[in-house]
Amino acid sequence: MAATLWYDQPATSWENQSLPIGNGALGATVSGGVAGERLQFNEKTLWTGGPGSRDGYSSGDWTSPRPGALAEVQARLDRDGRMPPEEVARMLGRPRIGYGAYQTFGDLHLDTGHHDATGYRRELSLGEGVARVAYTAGGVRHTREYFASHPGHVIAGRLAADRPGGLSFTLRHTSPRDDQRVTARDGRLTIRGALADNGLRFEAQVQVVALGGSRRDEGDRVVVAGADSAFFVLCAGTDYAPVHPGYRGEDPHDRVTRAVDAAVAQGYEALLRAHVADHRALFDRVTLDLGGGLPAVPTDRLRAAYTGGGSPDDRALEALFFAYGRYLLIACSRAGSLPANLQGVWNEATDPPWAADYHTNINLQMAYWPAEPANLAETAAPYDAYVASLVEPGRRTAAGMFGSRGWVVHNESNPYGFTGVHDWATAFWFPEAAAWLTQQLYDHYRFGLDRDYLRTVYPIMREAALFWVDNLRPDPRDGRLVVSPSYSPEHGDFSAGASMSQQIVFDLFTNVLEAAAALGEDEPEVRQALARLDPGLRVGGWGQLLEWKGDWDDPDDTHRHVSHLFALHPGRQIEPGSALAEAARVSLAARGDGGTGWSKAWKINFWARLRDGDHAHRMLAEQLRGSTLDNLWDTHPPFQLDGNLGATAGIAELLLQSQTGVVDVLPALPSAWPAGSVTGLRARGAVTVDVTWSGGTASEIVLRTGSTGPLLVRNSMLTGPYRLLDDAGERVGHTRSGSTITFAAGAGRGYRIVAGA
Ligand code: FUC
Repeated sequence: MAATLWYDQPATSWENQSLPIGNGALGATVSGGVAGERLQFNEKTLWTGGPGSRDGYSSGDWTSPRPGALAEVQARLDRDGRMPPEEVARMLGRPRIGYGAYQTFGDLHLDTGHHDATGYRRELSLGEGVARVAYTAGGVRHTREYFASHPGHVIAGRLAADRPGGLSFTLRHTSPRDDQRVTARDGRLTIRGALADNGLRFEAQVQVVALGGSRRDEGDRVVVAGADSAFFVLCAGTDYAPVHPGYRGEDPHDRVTRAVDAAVAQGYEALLRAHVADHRALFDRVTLDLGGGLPAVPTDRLRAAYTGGGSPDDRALEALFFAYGRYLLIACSRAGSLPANLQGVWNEATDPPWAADYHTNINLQMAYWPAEPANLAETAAPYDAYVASLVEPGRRTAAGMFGSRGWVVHNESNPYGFTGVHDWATAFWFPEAAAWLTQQLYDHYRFGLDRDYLRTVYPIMREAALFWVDNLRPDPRDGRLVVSPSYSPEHGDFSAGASMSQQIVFDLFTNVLEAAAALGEDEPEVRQALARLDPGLRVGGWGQLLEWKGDWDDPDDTHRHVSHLFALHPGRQIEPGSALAEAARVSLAARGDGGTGWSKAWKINFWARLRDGDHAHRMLAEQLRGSTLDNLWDTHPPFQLDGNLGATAGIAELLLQSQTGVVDVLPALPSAWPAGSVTGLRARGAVTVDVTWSGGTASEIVLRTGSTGPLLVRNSMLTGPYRLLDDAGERVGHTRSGSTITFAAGAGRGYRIVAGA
């Protein structure tokens, strides 16, 4: 199935319909207008706020000491059990100042003046990472294509007409901000300025190369007339640097000039070839076939007709949605820039929702859930670098607010090391975020088993743990160590020992101790604290998993956050099939199938971990029906990329899980997917897995193993006749217990399990 999104109309809404391309640092959205193209573009570091912001900036830290403030909240919680968030925010919060917001770089317009187009098509080829527009106007077939090259550091586009001399257009730039100068010289548009708020310098250059016809500069525009075809390359940058405390580096001019010059010298065809090869090296690692070929229906209509009932068209859309999630992660997260923000890299505004920032009470973490299972580990490099960059400012916050060791970050952050707080009562206090962020660093190790990597991230994990060693308090109720104050994200009162807080600290301590063991080290302080830690897992009066340590859960509460199921996913504290898993199921069922985009995506993952593929599939259907736009972007609403990426991870969880150390194949296959195949999924333990199934059971499992040692594989096919063969087709000795087999795998080897004697 060629994974392509396509439409028979230009986009009229940026949010609903534009098609995104990106190379991590740069992003653009294609509208495909006939009278003119609007190519809105972004550079990920173009942010207001931070040092130099006209309002002042203190990373969210308290600007003067508040001796006893934290102790007072803790004493009140010890005494009264709970406190309204507004009161805590008054005591511990501070106004948000100089936080900033992610900025659009503006729009490139390619004005053609065409009208009355026929045979219109706008598409995004996920396999190539190329967007295309084609139509006939005035008897001429016009075609355009666009891509964002990671190796080339540019966005490139080509326009052509099928009649010699048939191409004419004007290139110009517009911006919603008035902080720049646009000049044209020798076919090169230069957009240069500095953000009024913080003085951040920015520059973009666009070089136009015309084949045939003429090209001339006209003020702040480049005009091409009577050409056979033309191409352009665009690069943009800022003088941002991810270095605390100044966050400024080199002026972008030289870097941008070099990238544009090099791309032009390379030529369009070579640039495109190098891009497609680079993109395919990531994208082609995984294929998913659910037995539905994409019908000849535009993607917006395919989505509108989607019912979730398991028809071939529905399955085709589901497979496309999965492929798109992988595409989006590749496009918005490559080494060398900031991680994916709430909108990936795509933002048309100067005041995007939630500043298009890095929310760390679910959203940033969710964006990276698919990186490992969907075989795109490299895309997490910006996440890793970002987390590492929070350690230094986070240490200051830990020392200043808590008087403790370690580092901390709260509910959300920006590119300027915002590790403190603001005062939005229901979403400001979340020092557990640092611990949660490190979970994915350790998981990267569990997937790839790269000890050199573990050595580099271990100090980050360890310092996050030391923060909690210093900050846990004995609970007067039972003497166990608890987080206080503690707040289940965006929900309920403050208390001590809310389940999510405890589960996150449990996860962190467990990971740190495992990592220490893998590196031949020991952390007695962490071990001792873990032994006394309240694990945050209790069953309440109606059989639910408690959200707080007191039994305050309301069975009619359908809040979108289901934070107390962290232990189920992304944690690994709740064993599938256990009594606690059953309690988690009761809680999740009570919360219902509603929620916003990312919330539905999380529920796919939860139900997958509960081994209920059908309920997970129902959540996927809810998401596609109610929280997905025409361009298949997730909508919270508004547009947020987390839902796309969380759902992509969720689909992978349906097909393969490995959090318990067993390679669990098809652990939660929905009955709507009776037959299909997937290749290239990753399991922890450096294993790559291909599966073909029919009738709900695997018929063939192919494993490629990256390390030597015992390998456990589970699938229901293993309870019937099967053969386990090595690369040479020889049978491999193994043991079996129920539906799980164990054998000695070798690094760099391949194994096949086939159904039948
Ligand atoms: C979390 C969510 C909100 C929103 C915001 C960006 O705080 O609870 O719903 O997604 O992130």
